Amino acid sequence: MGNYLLDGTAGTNDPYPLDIDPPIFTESPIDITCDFGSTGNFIEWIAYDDHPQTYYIYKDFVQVETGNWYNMTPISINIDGLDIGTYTYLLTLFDTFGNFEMDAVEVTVETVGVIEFKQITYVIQVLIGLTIITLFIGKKKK
Ligand SMILES: [Ca+2]
Repeated sequence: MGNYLLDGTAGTNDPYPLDIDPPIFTESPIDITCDFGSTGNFIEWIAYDDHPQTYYIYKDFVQVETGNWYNMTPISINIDGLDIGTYTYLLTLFDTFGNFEMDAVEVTVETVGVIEFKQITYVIQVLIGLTIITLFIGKKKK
């Protein structure tokens, strides 16, 4: 999709493009799962280009960070403090000639507390059920 944009800005307007190669990811993370409320979670990318320039990070298609990037220097974003759910982080890297590359990472935030809560709810339901049955049997015997 973006290639059409580049044809207009970098390809056709510049008769002698010096750099037509998009940035290359040397390290891109796999999808991440972290516990709700935990800290020290981040996504980190490392990339290379002959002419690195700007990066943009999007969280669910909303831009959350931008800046300059440099060869073999980690580009990272902290993902602490997210609510329980699934998020898509997208990094887009541009070189000075408008070539770009992107990488998406899915972040899932979950909590073990959900399972504990469900179990407690189940136990309470069973106890209520047993109480009702006991009362019912007790009434019938009278
Ligand atoms: Ca390049």
